Amino acid sequence: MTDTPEFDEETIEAARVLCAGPCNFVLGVAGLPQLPEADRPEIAFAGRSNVGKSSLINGLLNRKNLARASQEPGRTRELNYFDLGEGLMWLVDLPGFGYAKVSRTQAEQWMKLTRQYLRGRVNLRRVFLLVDSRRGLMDTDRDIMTMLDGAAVNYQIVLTKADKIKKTEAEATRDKVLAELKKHPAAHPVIRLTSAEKGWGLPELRAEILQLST
Ligand SMILES: Nc1nc2c(ncn2[C@@H]2O[C@H](COP(=O)(O)OP(=O)(O)O)[C@@H](O)[C@H]2O)c(=O)[nH]1
Ligand SMILES: [Mg+2]
Repeated sequence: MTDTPEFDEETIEAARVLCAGPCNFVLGVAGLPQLPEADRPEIAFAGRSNVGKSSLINGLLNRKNLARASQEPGRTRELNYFDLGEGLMWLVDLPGFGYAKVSRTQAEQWMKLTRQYLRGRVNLRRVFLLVDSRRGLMDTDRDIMTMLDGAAVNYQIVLTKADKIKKTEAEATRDKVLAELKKHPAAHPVIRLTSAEKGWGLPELRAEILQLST
């Protein structure tokens, strides 16, 4: 098992300040022509519906309701763009995938838009792929990972809701996923274990985001 690299206090503090500052919703993108200019670094958050994506984004940015913690998972079909640090970087909330109630046509449409976006977005520095720490990787996650490998887009697994299970169980999930990452060339080799509820792992994730902004 790899130990998670630590960040120095200055980086953690600078990242805290960045994420406590302005982060405004700019637009929802339903088709590629609407994408904003690729004039700054960009990071995106992806994950199955209900994985805790809205909660994590809100937690990272100390907001209550930036990314609506939707009562209807899978409803948002757009790429939601936020301006972090007033022009510093784009933060993108991708539509949740793998939602059972979504029709096949809708799911295919999501995959098409996402694939086109992921393949073509030159300023995209990293995709944070959120995975429930109780479940580990599911086949829909593996599909996205394979797509990201194919597009050579750097991605990092973030395990969510770690407070819902024992620490040893969460660590076991992390190690299992870590082993599987060896087959995925574009995967960042560090996995972050987080809880939006408890704030666990958020300072480090903010530090990763800060480092991706330069
Ligand atoms: N215990 C716990 N529950 C969480 C955490 N993150 C999200 N949840 C819950 O999981 C459900 C789905 O969260 P949400 O953020 O809306 O997921 P999304 O569909 O991926 O945006 C909600 O009931 C949240 O309250 C967490 O870190 N710990
Ligand atoms: Mg959501």
